[in-house]
Amino acid sequence: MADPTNTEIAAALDELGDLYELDGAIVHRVVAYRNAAKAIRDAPVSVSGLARQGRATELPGVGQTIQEKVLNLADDGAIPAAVRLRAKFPSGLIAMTRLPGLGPKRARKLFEELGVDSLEALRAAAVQERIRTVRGFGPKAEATIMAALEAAGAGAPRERVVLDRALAVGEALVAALRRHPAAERVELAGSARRMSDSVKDLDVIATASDPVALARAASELELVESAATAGEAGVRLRTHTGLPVDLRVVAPDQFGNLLQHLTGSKQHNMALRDAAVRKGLHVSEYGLLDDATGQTHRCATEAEVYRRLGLEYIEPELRENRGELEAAANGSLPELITLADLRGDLHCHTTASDGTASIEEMAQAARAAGYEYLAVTDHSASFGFGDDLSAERLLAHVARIRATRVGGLTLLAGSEVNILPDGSLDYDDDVLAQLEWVVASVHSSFRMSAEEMTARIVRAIEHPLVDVIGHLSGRKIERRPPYGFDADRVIEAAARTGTMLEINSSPDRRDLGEVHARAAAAAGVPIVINCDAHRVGGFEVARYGVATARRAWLTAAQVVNTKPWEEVAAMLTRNR
Ligand code: DGT
Ligand code: CA
Ligand code: CA
Ligand code: ZN
Repeated sequence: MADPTNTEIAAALDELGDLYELDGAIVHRVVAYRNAAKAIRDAPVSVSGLARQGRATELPGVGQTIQEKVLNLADDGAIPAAVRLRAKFPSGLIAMTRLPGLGPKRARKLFEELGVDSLEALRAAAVQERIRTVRGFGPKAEATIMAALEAAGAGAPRERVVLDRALAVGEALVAALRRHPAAERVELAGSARRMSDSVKDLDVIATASDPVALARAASELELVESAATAGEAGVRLRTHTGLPVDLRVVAPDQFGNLLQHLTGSKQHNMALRDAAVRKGLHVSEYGLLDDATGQTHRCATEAEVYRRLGLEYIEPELRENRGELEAAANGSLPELITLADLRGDLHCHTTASDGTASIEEMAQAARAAGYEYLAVTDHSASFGFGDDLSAERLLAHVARIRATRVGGLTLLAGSEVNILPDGSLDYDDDVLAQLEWVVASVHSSFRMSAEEMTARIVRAIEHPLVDVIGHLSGRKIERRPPYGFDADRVIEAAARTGTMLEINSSPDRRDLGEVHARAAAAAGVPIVINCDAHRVGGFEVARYGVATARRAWLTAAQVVNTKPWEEVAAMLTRNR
């Protein structure tokens, strides 16, 4: 029997966590299984293999007990505790616990009181209006369950992988292939090269002195869980994280054609093809066919593909058919911002709220990341983090920030204040006036009408001591949609008041998203790209914020923190 894959192990541990939860186990035991499942799902190498060497315990959240369960699964195909609990709880009950809004306690209650033991039985009970008869459930809960069943029944598509997780695998894979003696050029293509929010699969393109040898070597990399048969055209792989990879090997004189084709996007390629047809050219992954002569031009570089079509080179981040072809034809493509343009960061946390490092450690990390300034913006009082920053404590914290000196870095005393449901802030104005920088964000009460949410955010924007709105939409990529609000009205208010809008660089957020960021910048709203770092390593995510800015067509001039702090300070309403 083949060793279980990381995905299979993670699923088994998640199931065990669910079973323990149904069984009423203490919460930290349940959480421990879920954390271990997550670490195993993200592990780049085979966890079965690690467990056999006694090394699975090197993964975060995996101890001896879980390592033994991995070995049970590998050796016997099952975890004894799961077998025992499955006998107690029908398998349909686990599917019920995963239904949004239900959860284990309530699912178990429906099982015990109504005998409902599957999603089908649950639907029947809802239709027959029996759920509302159970204590703690009313007609409203019944309607919520019905809606959740409808949503689940829509055939939820396979989850896409957030870009940072995909690049962790993709960049390691590309680096490993480049080290192989048969490799010549190796590049990522597809949505990963375009730096999209999330990725369905990785597309990798190579040229090689021995294509079959390179494809075989790819199949045998430690990152790879399984592979199809390697051939001279490449190979299809599945990595241990479950992410599929298409490796295509191509002749050097067609590298540009294939890289262009497989970088996409599909919409960009279709529009490019239409534009080419009007010039009598036919674009494909194999070359440019000239209808008049019947000749196919092969292009070794992408720049040549675009040049032969009468276009400037188009950066991969712009290839979404959002006007880039017209701009490339008339020479008006923007000069996109780069990571090196950033001079400072204006949003980070320390141990005073939910960060893991001190003011000084964060300052040193920012300096090491090449920044000239850093705003320390711990969460405000109403967020309920460990050491609550009441106004008094905030001012003591400000004094500590001002007393901290790190050579070459200007530290700014700030706060990330909450925008309360009515749009007011949770510090008084006389406190806010003592800060140099204020980020205001929505962290609670997401469920209100779009009308109310818009009014809430606009009121914060209109506050003269709010310098920037943090992660405007509240989305979590692939996990939580944005709350409803009217982006046009928010952007209009920001433009009118000179309030800045943040692109939060956390790869799970990237919020403002590219569409809103582009609209905001076009309306004249100053954009700030912030890491929202909670630990010293947290400045590494700037590349994702910059990628979103590039996908939004932004130049360095449109991004505030490409300027020295003195120039930024002069822009603030509080200083005018
Ligand atoms: P995803 O969904 O994150 O994998 O996104 P992509 O863009 O990587 O999409 P994928 O992997 O399906 O295909 C890679 C590229 O191949 C895509 O960006 C453009 C090209 N391509 C795929 N299907 C088509 C098509 O039907 N027409 C054209 N013109 N190009 C296509
Ligand atoms: Ca892809
Ligand atoms: Ca693909
Ligand atoms: Zn924050």
